[in-house]
Amino acid sequence: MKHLFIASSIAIAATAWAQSPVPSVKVQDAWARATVGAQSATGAFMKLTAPQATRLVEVRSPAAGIVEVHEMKLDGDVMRMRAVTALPLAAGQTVELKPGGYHVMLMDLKAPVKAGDTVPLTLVFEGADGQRQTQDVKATARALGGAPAAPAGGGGHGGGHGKH
Ligand SMILES: [Cu+2]
Repeated sequence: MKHLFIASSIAIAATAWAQSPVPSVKVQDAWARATVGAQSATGAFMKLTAPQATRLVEVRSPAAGIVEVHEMKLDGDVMRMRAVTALPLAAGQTVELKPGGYHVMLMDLKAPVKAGDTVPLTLVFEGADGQRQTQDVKATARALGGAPAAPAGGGGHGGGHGKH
């Protein structure tokens, strides 16, 4: 038992040491949608380009009680969104999180998000080797002047949890 414990300590130390040279994911145009009225949820969007294959496995934010990565998918003729456990990023390919597609869902917001506000996000990536890397991003809130919160066709973005 004793030597097992020692072996695992060494493995942890080696993992921490190997983490530093991993190049970080490029994050561009990070923004969040300003909330309207009593909305307690909103979306954050950005472009991600990974130098080597990785996966976005978690997003954290002090601005929201619950943060999930969502995807929008056509289910019959209704757009629905659902949480994904991981968003794969292929090496060198830019993946755009945007309204109507993948997005970071911020729920249970601590305060309304006003245009111009900065929403801090921490992105957690997991490489093919299982190593995790975090990256801090500041999303700037933008008002989408009068644009409907849900896409045409009903159900939509609000359908998932009804407070979008
Ligand atoms: Cu969503």
